[in-house]
Amino acid sequence: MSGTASLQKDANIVVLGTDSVGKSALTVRFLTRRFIGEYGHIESIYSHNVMLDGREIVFNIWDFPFSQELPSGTYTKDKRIQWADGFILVYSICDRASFNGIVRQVQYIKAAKDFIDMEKVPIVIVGNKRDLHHQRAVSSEEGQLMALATGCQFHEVSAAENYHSILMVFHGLVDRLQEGRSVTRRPTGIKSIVKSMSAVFSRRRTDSV
Ligand SMILES: Nc1nc2c(ncn2[C@@H]2O[C@H](COP(=O)(O)OP(=O)(O)O)[C@@H](O)[C@H]2O)c(=O)[nH]1
Ligand SMILES: [Mg+2]
Repeated sequence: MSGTASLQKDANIVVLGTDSVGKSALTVRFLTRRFIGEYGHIESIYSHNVMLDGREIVFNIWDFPFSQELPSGTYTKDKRIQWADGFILVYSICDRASFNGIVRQVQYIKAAKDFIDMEKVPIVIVGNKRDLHHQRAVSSEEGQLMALATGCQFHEVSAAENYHSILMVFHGLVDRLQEGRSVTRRPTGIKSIVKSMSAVFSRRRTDSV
């Protein structure tokens, strides 16, 4: 309504991508500025407050294992897609198959969210593991072209080596959300379902293979 509450914005962000591309590494780097190496396969929603241009943004970030991703044909009921304001689609520059999966994920999100006519969709495509250049299987140009063709933002990053590039991914997404005015203020938080960071560090693993 009015007052200080209007300065606080929630941005619900879902991180998608195939297995082992660095979704958790990227998320944890943003939250803690650290790279811890192994992350297990834990589905978590993290909440993280950031001051951006004098305004507080509450990032709610949903990181989940690939095994639970993209059930075919049910996207309108996919609660993660409906929950999200913005999307980070991660592939590894060393893994061609992970890159090939990105287009399908963009189409899936666009269809589920009615983003079809939007010029600038709130989706960031991220090529991770830039530090492993000797194993590169996808060129920067290919990533850039795909982002251009789909109306998404594009970044190449290394969650292992660099915090700043990861920060730019999240800031870039917030800019997009504000352009599209899709960042909405939510009266009730999601604190009840936010799991603590300790889940990551305790390396509790589920029974995924
Ligand atoms: N060299 C390198 N390894 C990375 C990078 N990001 C993640 N990894 C490693 O890749 C593996 C998978 O990362 P993880 O975040 O668990 O992937 P997820 O399955 O997509 O969540 C782990 O061994 C990470 O240490 C990166 O930028 N560079
Ligand atoms: Mg993970």
